[in-house]
Amino acid sequence: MKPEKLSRRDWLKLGAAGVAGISGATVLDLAGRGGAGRALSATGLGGGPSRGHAPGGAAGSPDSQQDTGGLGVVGETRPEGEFDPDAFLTDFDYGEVTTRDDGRTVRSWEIVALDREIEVAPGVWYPAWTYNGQVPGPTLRCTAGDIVHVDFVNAGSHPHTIHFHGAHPPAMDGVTPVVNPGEKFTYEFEAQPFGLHLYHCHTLPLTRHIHKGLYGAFIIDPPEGRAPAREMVMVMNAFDTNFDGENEIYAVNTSAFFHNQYPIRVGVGDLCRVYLVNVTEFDLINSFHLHAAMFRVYRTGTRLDTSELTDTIMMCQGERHLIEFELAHPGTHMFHAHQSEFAELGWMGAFEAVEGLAATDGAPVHGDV
Ligand SMILES: [Cu+2]
Repeated sequence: MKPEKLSRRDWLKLGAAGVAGISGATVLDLAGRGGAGRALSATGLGGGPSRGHAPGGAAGSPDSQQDTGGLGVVGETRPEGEFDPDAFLTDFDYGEVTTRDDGRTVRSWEIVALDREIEVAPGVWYPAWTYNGQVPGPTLRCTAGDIVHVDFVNAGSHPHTIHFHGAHPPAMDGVTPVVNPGEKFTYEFEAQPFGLHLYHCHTLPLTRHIHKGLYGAFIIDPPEGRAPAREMVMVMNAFDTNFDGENEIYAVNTSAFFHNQYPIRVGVGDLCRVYLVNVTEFDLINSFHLHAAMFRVYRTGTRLDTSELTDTIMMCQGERHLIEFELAHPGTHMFHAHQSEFAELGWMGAFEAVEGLAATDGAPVHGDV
C-alpha cells in the first residue's frame, strides 16, 4: 500500500483558515504565536494565574509554588491559543464514533503532521515537528476490539509515519510506507490488547523524529473498564534546545515545571490514575517519584492486577505504565524524576490534595461514580 498525494483541496483545508477545523486538534494557529495567539489573551479568555481556578481546570493555585522546594521558573508559559498542559493532562480523544454493518465500533481520527514552534519553558521556544500542532500529540483512546481508523496527513517539511505500539498487522505498523510531505496514508486495525500504548513517528533517523515531538499516548481500555478515578496522562519528554544531542529541558507534557507552578488538584482519599509514558530521547532512562504516598504499578496497563507497590519507578524509552494511588493527607505532594538533574531542569510537579473536592473539579473523576 502506498501513500496518496494530497489534493489541492486537502492543502486548502490545511491553510490558515481551515486548519483549526481539523478533528481532534487542540491548537492549530498557523498565524504564529506572536500574532493571533497573543492578541487573544487581551480578550480575557482564560490566561494568567486565574485560569488555574477555572471550573473543571486541573491545576491549583500558583501560590503553592513555594511549597515545592523553591525549584521552578520565572514567568508563565502558554500564551492564549498555545498548548495548555492543564487541558492536555485530562484530555482523552475518543475520535469520531461510527458503527459498521457488522456491529463493530469504528473510531476515526485525522492526524496531521505540522512543523510548529512550541514553548517548552517560559520564553523558550522549540522548533517542533508535531501531530495536530501539539506535543505530545492527542491522547487517542478506545476500547479493546474497536476498529482504529487514522487518516494521517503529512503537512510538514519532512517524511513521517505513525507507528502504533500494540498488536496489529505489520502493514499497519507505521514503519513503511514513509509518508512524504504532501502525502496521506490511512492506518486501520483492531485495537488490541487493552493497555497503555504509544504512537510515534518511525522515520529515520529515529532520534530526530521522536525528540522533535512526534509522539503521543494511545490508551486501549479493557472491555469491562477500570474503576472510576481521577485520570491523567503524563508523557515524560525532554528537549534538546541547542541540538547537541543532549536535553536541556525536561518535563511531563512538554512544559517545564508547569505543575510545580500549578499543582494538580485531587481529592483527599480519591483514587487517582496516571497514564505514564516515557518517550525521553538521548537519556537511557527516566523515572517517576511520588512524595508522601506510595503507588500501585500496572505494567503497560495490560493486566488488571498490580505488580508492585512503590514510590519510584524507572522507565526506558517506550515503556509506559498505569500508576494508581490515593493521597491520604491534604496538602502538597511533589512528584518528579528521581534523576535529580532532570528534576532541576524542569521535570517536577505537585499534586495538591484537597478535602471535599467535587468529582468534576481539579483532575476530574473519569468513569461512572
Ligand atoms: Cu517523522
